[in-house]
Amino acid sequence: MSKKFYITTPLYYVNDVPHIGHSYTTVAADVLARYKRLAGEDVFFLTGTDEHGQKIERAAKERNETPKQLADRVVENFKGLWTRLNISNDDFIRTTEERHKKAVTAFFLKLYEKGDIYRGKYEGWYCIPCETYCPEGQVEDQKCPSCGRQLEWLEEDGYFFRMSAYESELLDYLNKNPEFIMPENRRQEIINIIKGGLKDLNISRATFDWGIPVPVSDKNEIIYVWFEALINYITAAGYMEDEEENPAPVSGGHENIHPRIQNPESRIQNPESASNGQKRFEKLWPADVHIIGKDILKFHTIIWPTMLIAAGLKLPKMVVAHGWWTVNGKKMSKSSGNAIDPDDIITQVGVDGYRYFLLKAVPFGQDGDFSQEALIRRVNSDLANDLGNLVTRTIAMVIKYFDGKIPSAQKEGDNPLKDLALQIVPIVDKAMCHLEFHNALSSIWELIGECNRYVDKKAPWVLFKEGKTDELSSVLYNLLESIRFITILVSPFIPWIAEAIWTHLGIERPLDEQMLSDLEWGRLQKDGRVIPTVQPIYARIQENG
Ligand code: ME8
Repeated sequence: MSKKFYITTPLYYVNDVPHIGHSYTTVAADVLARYKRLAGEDVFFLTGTDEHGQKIERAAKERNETPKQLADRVVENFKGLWTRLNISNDDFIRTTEERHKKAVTAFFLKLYEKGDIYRGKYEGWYCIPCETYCPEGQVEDQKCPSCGRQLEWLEEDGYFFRMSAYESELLDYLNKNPEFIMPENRRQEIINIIKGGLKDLNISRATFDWGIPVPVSDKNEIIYVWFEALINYITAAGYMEDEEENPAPVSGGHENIHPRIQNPESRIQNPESASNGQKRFEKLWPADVHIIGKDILKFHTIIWPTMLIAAGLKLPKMVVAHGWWTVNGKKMSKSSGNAIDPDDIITQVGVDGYRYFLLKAVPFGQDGDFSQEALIRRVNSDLANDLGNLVTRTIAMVIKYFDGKIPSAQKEGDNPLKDLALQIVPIVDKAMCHLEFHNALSSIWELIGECNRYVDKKAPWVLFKEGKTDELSSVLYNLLESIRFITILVSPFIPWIAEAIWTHLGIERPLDEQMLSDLEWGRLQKDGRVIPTVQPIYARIQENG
């Protein structure tokens, strides 16, 4: 049985349409999900939307809609964008779905019955955009220490989660699992916060009603949106799923699942396991990685794990917090009108150009600045020049010198391309497992660069002129075989381009059936024929000015 790999993105709020930041997290998760499939793992990739809370309620009011109408409308923006961006999620969860309500209610009751949820009083400064109370010591001028916006003083009596009881267990987990929080500097930040002391958390709200009702209250109270939303990661994994219930998402998700990835054999949600949700949960949980932005790290590495410890459930294996995108050095926001619309970029540089840029431009974990010039420079140089030209000229030479027939490797001996190709496979693997996407890409581009230098050095046109057919045959074979390696390795990043290159290699077995184990030198189909390129692999983008 293959190893399972459960990967998640945050659930995005539906008060606003998706921008480059949301797409960054989702594309990164998609690339890792695709890579893990390539490695033969049984991947379950979850994304979705966070639809409750005061922020959503207010946004709906401003637009004269009900919160549900707003959610139903905006969720389509997210789903549509994920389809356009070729996101291969296996499930899409909305927190307004019945399956989630059921899991949240059961989770709440479990902690309540255990005595980990109790009734108490709380007052403090609350940030509505962040949906969180701010510790008084950190508040200056009634502004949120995290986002800088105006705070509101809230006084509530309500239900509290006994988070303080799990401080030492959480610290212990962090010490024993150094990879739980990545990158390392963020881990230290969290350790320091925990060491500073954890307070119990107010997890009910009474001043508005857009949320899941507190199951033990007769006062119209609802569950705090963060406490509720985090539970989605277990809802979707089958927590509280009945035997009779079909574990496939009841609503909302399936039409958004990428068809190319759906392999009924390998999907975790197969008909056999459908009869038993709990078994599915046991298989999927704990998550292997939650990919999030650095803004929500505390929720995922303090609140969420203490909730899980309290419920007697395992903790996620890894939480990776990436950095923050700004635009021309400025924070992106709707009010300043500088939020980058992913569709504008897709129109300009294509889906794969965009996916490539996001993961190549900035080391995952660090902040990055978006600039139009950098985007165009990057895709022109790496995709149009380096990769595109390599493929186009290699295919053209095979057609010209061998009438399109894939030549066989004639000469043994020094083979720098073979050496490098075999060398980068484990390097790329290590980088991918550590979510160092830019390093993985750099290694692949090292091979692309080496191939281009090899063409110049070997000058196949001279070999042809001099009648050195054996050597010419080997040179072109080495190039095609390297391109096969490159195509498989880049496929998680730029799936459409990889698909196009694969077609030109004339290999019968489709790209999406390839595995990392196919990366053995010499497996290029022997009797194949390359297919001529009629258009560039990646068309150069016009640079303005
Ligand atoms: O926080 N740069 O939802 P959200 C990089 N609903 N990433 C960015 C970004 C930027 N400028 N802006 C947003 C929530 N992101 C909660 C999550 S999870 C159970 C609940 C990405 O819509 C990044 O991943 O505010 C960040 O963590 C997430 O969007 C926040 O999305």
